[in-house]
Amino acid sequence: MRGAIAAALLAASLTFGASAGMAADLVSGLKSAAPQPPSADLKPGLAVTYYFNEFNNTREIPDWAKYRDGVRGEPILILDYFVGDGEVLTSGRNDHVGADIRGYLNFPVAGTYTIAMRSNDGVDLKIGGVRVVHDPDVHSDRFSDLVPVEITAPGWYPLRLFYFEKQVTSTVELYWLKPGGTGQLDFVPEEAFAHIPGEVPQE
Ligand SMILES: [Ca+2]
Repeated sequence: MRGAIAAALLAASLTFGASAGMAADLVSGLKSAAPQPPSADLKPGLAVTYYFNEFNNTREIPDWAKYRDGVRGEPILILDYFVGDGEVLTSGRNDHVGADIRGYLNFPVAGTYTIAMRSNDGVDLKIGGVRVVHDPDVHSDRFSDLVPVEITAPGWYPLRLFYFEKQVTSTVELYWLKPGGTGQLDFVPEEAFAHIPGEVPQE
């Protein structure tokens, strides 16, 4: 349901991005997980810890987490949440949710990927220790720039996403276009996400 709606809107949004010249500078220097996580330890999806508060910027989430315990949620299998005023991710809440999302993202081949997010409200995405998408404030649904990301070695990269929903509608989507790909970006698929239960999260 939510994926179908998002796909229907994606073409128009990406056309807007291209026409507005919103391609970002190349992002490089991402570090793969070292050592690579053992495949036997990996479970589907991204781990998530929720903080229930009225956030106005993603930077407030780690600050808040210094003083309050979060609530571990069910893993997030894919970032395709376009849910109107419904539940925010796997939090069980509709508003006033902050999420600290961690795990691994698998890049199957080396090369230059194009990565983009749509968010409502703020997002701050790091992959391999490098910030890729940063739209940290309260806002209605909007796409990020189309970000070219250089991957020099295939494999698992640590992913860390801070996200919050203040009120009313919420959206968090992650897209990519693989090296040599053409046309529309796709949702980063489920098989590209993993986490190790109970692992101390990496940046
Ligand atoms: Ca909102």
